Amino acid sequence: MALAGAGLSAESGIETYRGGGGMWQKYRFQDLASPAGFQKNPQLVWEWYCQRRDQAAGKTPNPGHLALVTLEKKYPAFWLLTQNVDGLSQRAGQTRIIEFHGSIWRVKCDSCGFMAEDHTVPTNRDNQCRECVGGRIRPDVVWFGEPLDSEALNQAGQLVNACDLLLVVGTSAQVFPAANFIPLAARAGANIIEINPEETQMSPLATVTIRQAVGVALPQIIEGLS
Ligand code: BV8
Repeated sequence: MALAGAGLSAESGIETYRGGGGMWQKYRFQDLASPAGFQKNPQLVWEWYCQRRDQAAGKTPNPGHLALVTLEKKYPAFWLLTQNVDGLSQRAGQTRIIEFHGSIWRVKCDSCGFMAEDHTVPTNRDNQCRECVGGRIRPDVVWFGEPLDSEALNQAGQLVNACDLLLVVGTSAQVFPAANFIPLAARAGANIIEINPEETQMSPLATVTIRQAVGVALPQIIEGLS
């Protein structure tokens, strides 16, 4: 299995959240990626998500994404758990994938459950829901303070409990409950390989740490496989 974070998409040119000039350095995530932030200023939140769609739209999967797809094709038991909301793993061809935090390419109504794919980048979005009265259209992502999808969590828990190797690629492992799957895998007896140029709070749980970009390291590992 693999657990991926924003670092997997960094080599595609998509900003990470915490590293360098990452998104959270410029904005307080409480203001943008939270229900309170959307309640307070839906226009600002939509401007931010449209900026991210704009940034992500022209980007393509990198060798790190493609290497994870190769693993899925090579190993029938392989699954990818991703925290990413950019859709690049799916565009690379990943099918056995659990999206913990949703997708910036989907919208949903905050009242009636209406959901749709949406790749538009409107400047002044009218976020009134057309399917109900009073509902507002928001990005279909999991904001801070919102629960992750329980089925996704249960499925990920069953997979991790049975896995023998967890690749932890491109995540600062600071967001929960996603990061909890690393100690869970360790407790289940899995070997853990962390591929990240930087150390993280979960590095001590890794059997092997590879301080390299995942788009460089993972293709080399796969080349070496029989
Ligand atoms: C919830 C969607 C409860 C929005 C995001 C313990 C248990 C449960 C919850 C908590 C807990 N402790 C705290 C919490 C609350 C909170 C939380 O985790 N806070 C953190 C800040 C401490 N969690 C929540 O609120 C979650 N909800 O628990 O609800 C509940 C239950 C019932 C009822 C009601 C409520 C929801 C969390 C989801 C938040 N949404 N995204 C959006 O993106 O617009 S999180 C956001 O951070 C992204 O999804 C992102 O993926 C995620 C994690 O960041 P990373 O992916 O790791 O990215 P980062 O930039 O941090 O790191 C990049 C890494 O890559 C770096 O290490 C870098 O070195 C490395 N790198 C860079 N380049 C490369 C590379 N690696 C390899 N190769 C490279 N080339």
